[in-house]
Amino acid sequence: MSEIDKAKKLFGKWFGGGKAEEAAPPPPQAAPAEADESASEDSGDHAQTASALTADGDECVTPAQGTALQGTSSPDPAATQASAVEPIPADGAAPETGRGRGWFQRLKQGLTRSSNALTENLTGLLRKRRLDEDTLQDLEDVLIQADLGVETAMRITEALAESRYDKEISPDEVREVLAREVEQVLAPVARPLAIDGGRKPHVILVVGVNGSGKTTTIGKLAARYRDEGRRVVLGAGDTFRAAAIEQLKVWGERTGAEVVARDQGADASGLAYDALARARQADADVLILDTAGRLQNKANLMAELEKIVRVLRKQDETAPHDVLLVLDATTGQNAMQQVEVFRQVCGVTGLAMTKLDGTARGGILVAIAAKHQLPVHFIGVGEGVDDLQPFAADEFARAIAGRTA
Ligand SMILES: Nc1nc2c(ncn2[C@@H]2O[C@H](COP(=O)(O)OP(=O)(O)OP(=O)(O)O)[C@@H](O)[C@H]2O)c(=O)[nH]1
Ligand SMILES: [Mg+2]
Repeated sequence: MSEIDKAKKLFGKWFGGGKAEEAAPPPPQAAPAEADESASEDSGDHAQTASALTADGDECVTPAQGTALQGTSSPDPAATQASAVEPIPADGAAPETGRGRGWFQRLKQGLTRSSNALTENLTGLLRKRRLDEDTLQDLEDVLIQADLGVETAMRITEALAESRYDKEISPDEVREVLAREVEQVLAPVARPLAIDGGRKPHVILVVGVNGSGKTTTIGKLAARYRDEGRRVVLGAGDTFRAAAIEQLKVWGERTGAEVVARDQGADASGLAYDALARARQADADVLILDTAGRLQNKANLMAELEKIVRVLRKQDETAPHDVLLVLDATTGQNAMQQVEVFRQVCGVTGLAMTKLDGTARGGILVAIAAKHQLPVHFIGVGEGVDDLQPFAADEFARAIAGRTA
């Protein structure tokens, strides 16, 4: 059974909506001269960088990204594609993992490792101890180790010192204060990604390092917007790998979204231009543009993002309306640097954090929120289509603090 047939079988409810079966008209060919001129030059850059990434990208490469990078340089497109479409569960389990079991339970389960690490350390630390200076200092260290950031760690210990100084304190009481303070840090950034219905289309450019979960997030978003009754077009702007284009097409099939693609090696900004032209022509509500993963320390690839933005503005000077940076929670501290650089280069307007399941490093989102105050729109706690949800400060804070309610 082909991957697309498998997807059809498993995601039947998304098929038959009409749009998937409509023959997608070919995208307009008239890309701007600037975009076309650089096609060969740009694909050369990518090819060069792909080998450079494995050679010298170590400082930024997490285990998860490492897998993606291997895929990137794989000489066997079939093998790469197989891994790219792996998220389609063989046993059909994933669609039940989201709302079915209760989102909070899912989130809490996802963040168990973060909260367990904290709880164990807190329990060890607070056994029969009064809350004196030394204990507060140790507590602060535990919170910093949990990636919450110095600022938030201090905020929590100060709140504890105010109410409980020189008294015995239990891990439960610490967790309560932790949840409350973390919620206060996160509440201002928990903002939905609001689609402006007046724009036809509302353009979302999706960026991030290799393997952070961009394409999967795009697929999940397409399903979400489709369920809201919006017409969605996807742009396969990761023109570097054939498997990346195929991966987006599979999501297009699953969600009924039209996918605008060019051949592998084509200029990414030219593709972005085509996709916007097609989305306008189709009167689409939302255009979501995929991009190739790029490490934030590779200047030439970062410049390509600037160019995509420039080219989009030739048709709509207000585009892109959102630049969504997808962060992989397992990256830990490096995610902070990614926010800084992507923000400078392409004006990131909001964040999605994926892979909060099974990482002990979910605390980094709190540190990023405290430092950058960028909206956090979505979090992902699994590969299933329902595992991407709008970010809610109270739920996240309770989950990370290991609170049950
Ligand atoms: N566990 C888990 N896996 C995820 C999540 N989001 C994405 N993934 C997986 O992470 C892997 C990489 O996801 P992609 O969407 O291909 O990442 P990408 O950023 O598009 O990768 P490149 O295009 O190579 O840069 C895939 O196996 C996804 O299924 C998540 O929230 N949780
Ligand atoms: Mg991708």
